[in-house]
Amino acid sequence: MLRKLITASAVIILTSAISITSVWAATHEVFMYNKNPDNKKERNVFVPAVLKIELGDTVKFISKSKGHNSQSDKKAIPEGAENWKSKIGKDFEVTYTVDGTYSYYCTPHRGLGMVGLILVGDYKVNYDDVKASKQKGGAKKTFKKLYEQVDAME
Ligand SMILES: [Cu+2]
Repeated sequence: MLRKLITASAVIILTSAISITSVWAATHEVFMYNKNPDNKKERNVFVPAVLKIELGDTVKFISKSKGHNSQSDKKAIPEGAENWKSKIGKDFEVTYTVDGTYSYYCTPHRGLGMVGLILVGDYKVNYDDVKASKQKGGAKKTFKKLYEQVDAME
């Protein structure tokens, strides 16, 4: 009887632990646009370009205009994290299971500055490395603004 009770409580504890995890994990949206609807002067953009999330959360990259995608910068993501590359014009989801700063870009518009940052959990573990990673042209320009935004946080 006692053993049965213990087993039953273990099952209850286990199931509630699983449901708590799924309640905690959130899904966020990043939109890919030809023109930022909030600022028409900004072309080829991720909105928001800086996104801070918790470990275990998911980001949905949503294609609002044709011709964009999301690709991680393999030189500027945390150690042990997986790279991603979505198909042009398609929505795509990434679940983040490693803390850190993730730099990414749109494959065809990197040079035009279509880049972004995902900050996961304790994102400072590699933030300085990502910040120091070499960027060119439009990407370099956008990242300068994005790092200012991040540095102004907290
Ligand atoms: Cu693009």
